[in-house]
Amino acid sequence: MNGSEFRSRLVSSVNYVFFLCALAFLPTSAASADNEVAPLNYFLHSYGPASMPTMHLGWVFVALLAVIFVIISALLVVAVFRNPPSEDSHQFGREDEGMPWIYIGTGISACILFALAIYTLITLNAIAKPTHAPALTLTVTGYDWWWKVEYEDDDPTRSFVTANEIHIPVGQPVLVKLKSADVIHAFWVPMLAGKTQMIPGLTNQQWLQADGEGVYSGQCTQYCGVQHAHMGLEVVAQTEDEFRTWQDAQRQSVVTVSAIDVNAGQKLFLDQCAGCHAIRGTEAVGAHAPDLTHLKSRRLIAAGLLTNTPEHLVQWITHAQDLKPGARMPSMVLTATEISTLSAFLSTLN
Ligand code: HEC
Ligand SMILES: [Cu+2]
Repeated sequence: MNGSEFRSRLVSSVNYVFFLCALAFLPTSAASADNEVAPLNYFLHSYGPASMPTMHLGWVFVALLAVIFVIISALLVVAVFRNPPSEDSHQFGREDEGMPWIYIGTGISACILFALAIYTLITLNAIAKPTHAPALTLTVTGYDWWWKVEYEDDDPTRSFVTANEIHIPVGQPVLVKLKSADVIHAFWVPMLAGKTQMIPGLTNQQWLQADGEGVYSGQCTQYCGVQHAHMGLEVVAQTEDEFRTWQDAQRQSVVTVSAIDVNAGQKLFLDQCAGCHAIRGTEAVGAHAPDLTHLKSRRLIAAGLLTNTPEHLVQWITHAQDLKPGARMPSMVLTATEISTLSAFLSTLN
């Protein structure tokens, strides 16, 4: 092998290894980010029996495929540097010469793929059903671009509706029925469970369970229009007591506070917002926007876009189309007095 030939072989094998390393490390560098920075990080963290088996499956896949990658790369580099048996490098050996290697390679690959398929089926079976009957059933309906969350109860007066924030008791399996009001969405809270599609006219279901208290981010994972990226949700896992307290508070209708500005704000709400939004205990029964009965109890507004502060509420109400262009809520044109009375009213929605 002369010098220039050696160099060109070296360059081609180094290029190959670089290229594959880049492919291999792209996803891992994102996955190693901090939990807070990468809230959907499901490759390193899992907090319940509906997601743990799939995370382990992912680890086994990556480990095995990394080993295969290293072996294949080494073989390739050896092949590039091996001198061809014939002096004329353009003349190949007899056609059937390498056949045993092809049989061996195909045989090994088939065995590995078969084993992975079996392991995948075992994993699917492990997450198919919770170990005991779900303690709680709720229905989540996807809308462009937010989530309606209904807590059912045999006694309909104890059922209630909220939006974008799901509370569950820790350590208990929860059954989630999934629907869509418009296009296909998909419900995904990666640290707790896999993805399930929400298809108009169908009710799918999945279960999830959080084994630790905390807030778990979720995201729509089926492209559903311009604001798909801003269709987030949160699952808040609480102790049984905290969960019951939250649930009892959510069941309450609003109690109208008698104060001049609050009453003016409520009147304005009924005039301008009630066509879309509902507030239990008032005449506002709009069904195509988030229920605002306990708006203040939520951590975030507009499906994860903003934190729920009085300033953000005003910004959202007056500039919804700048903050979330295309959202199904217009930017409302309000005077300063209207904004202050409306804010006074909204601040009573505990
Ligand atoms: C044409 C229907 C419509 C009208 C009118 C409307 N909204 Fe909305 N509103 C929506 C929709 C749809 C969303 C969800 C937007 C999203 O997140 O994509 C929303 C979201 C909100 C949110 C955030 C709720 C949450 O939990 O994320 C608040 C607060 C809100 N609207 C307040 C108001 C107020 C106050 C008015 C009246 C001044 C009003 N809206 C008028 C449709 C409407
Ligand atoms: Cu979507």
